[in-house]
Amino acid sequence: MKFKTYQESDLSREQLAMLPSENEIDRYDEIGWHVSPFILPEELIDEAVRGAEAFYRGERDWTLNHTDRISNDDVALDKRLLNNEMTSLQKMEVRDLINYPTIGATAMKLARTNSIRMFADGIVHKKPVDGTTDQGIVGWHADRPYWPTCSSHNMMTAWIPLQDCTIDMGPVFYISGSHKWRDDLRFRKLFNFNNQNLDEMSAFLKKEKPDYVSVPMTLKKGQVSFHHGYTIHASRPNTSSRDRIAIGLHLQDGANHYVPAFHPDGNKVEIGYDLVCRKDATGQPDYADPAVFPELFRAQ
Ligand SMILES: O=C(O)CCC(=O)C(=O)O
Repeated sequence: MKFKTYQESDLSREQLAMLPSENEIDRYDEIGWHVSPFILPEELIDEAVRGAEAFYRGERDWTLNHTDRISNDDVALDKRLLNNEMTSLQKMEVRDLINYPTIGATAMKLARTNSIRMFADGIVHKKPVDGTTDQGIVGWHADRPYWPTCSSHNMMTAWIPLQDCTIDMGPVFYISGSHKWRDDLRFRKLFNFNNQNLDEMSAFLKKEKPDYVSVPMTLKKGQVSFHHGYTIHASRPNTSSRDRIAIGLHLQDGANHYVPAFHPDGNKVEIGYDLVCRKDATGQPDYADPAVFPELFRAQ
């Protein structure tokens, strides 16, 4: 499977005009998230939906050499929330969407770096629920705490809805400025995808940060939101009548590399991606392995 590394010379004038301005980058630094204009073509998104559907049917264009610790929910179990990771390394149509140059270009500008590599992706598929169940909640969490083996504190995620995402579809919502709380131990419990008691967490936040603001990403198809690796976010169930599919594309800045990390019991942390990628000369996971962590965009 081949990804292409793009540069600014590959973008049209219209695409260049859609990249974040200096003011918008400053704002991203301040609030920890950014919403793009319409940077993705509709047909490419529709193809990715077809690719996701084929993936759920079990079709693969390529297979992973390891699947341990890579989330791969089974559609047959009729869960209301599916999370399937590293799909762009397995399905061509998902790869094509993720590899679209305006995504990498926007991320590179926001991170103020000269190279953006993929780190991982996950398709989060929320089936409709009737509103009386908690099924379909993505609990409060930040992404970067899941990757203690990364050296960078400048990673980010592009959240790419594959249809318009109205408020009743359970869009992701961000707590503005929460990426600056990473050293504050009070907020450590907000770093958990499976922490589904959103109301309890909202009450906790109201007490600790009475002025906190959470903003839903009610995006139109073709828009993408970008959030900092420490921005706390969550999403509610999809109570509409349509499926809600979104791809979370995790991105690493050029400087990121593997660092050993340890569990409290002294055992080494090994995240799923460590098993999929090649090892470097010292035997450590290589976070620049082009087959697993392709460079999506680089400065001229
Ligand atoms: O799609 C969602 O609701 C959650 C996505 C998410 O947690 C992420 O992209 O980091």
